[in-house]
Amino acid sequence: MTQERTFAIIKPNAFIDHNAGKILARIYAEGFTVVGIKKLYMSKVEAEGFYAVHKERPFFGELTDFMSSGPCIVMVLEAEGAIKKWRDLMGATNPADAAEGTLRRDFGANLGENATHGSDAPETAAFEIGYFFSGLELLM
Ligand code: FUP
Repeated sequence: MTQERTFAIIKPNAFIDHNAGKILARIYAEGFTVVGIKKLYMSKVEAEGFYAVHKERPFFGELTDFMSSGPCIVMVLEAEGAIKKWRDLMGATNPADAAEGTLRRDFGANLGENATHGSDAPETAAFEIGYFFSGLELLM
């Protein structure tokens, strides 16, 4: 398998609960390279653009309200098979269903406030990385 990049977010609930450091430590412990990282506070419009793929879903309003409710940390993570590797570390979308040892199990509050985000495919990773990072910010 070759090196791959994925896009990750430490969501507002995890940031506000002071869990960003613990999550970052788990990311390094799993062997990811952190290629890009920054804190930002998304506006409602920015959150709507990021989650545009979900705009017809009933939870779109709630999701974008939450994502614009506080600061978060956005990251580009690199590893072999990074997309699946990061989704495995996050665990199931709903923290109540997430396996022991996963980030959503440990730091998620509920289905909406589930602590972390990760791209689900190479195409979405490309869109999401480009949404928040310029090429210059990803020099290693
Ligand atoms: P995931 O890929 O695991 O982040 O999950 P989805 O793409 O299915 O959902 C995107 C986000 O919407 C999730 F992080 C949580 C949120 N969500 C809700 O708030 N309510 C729902 O019913 C489903 C998802």
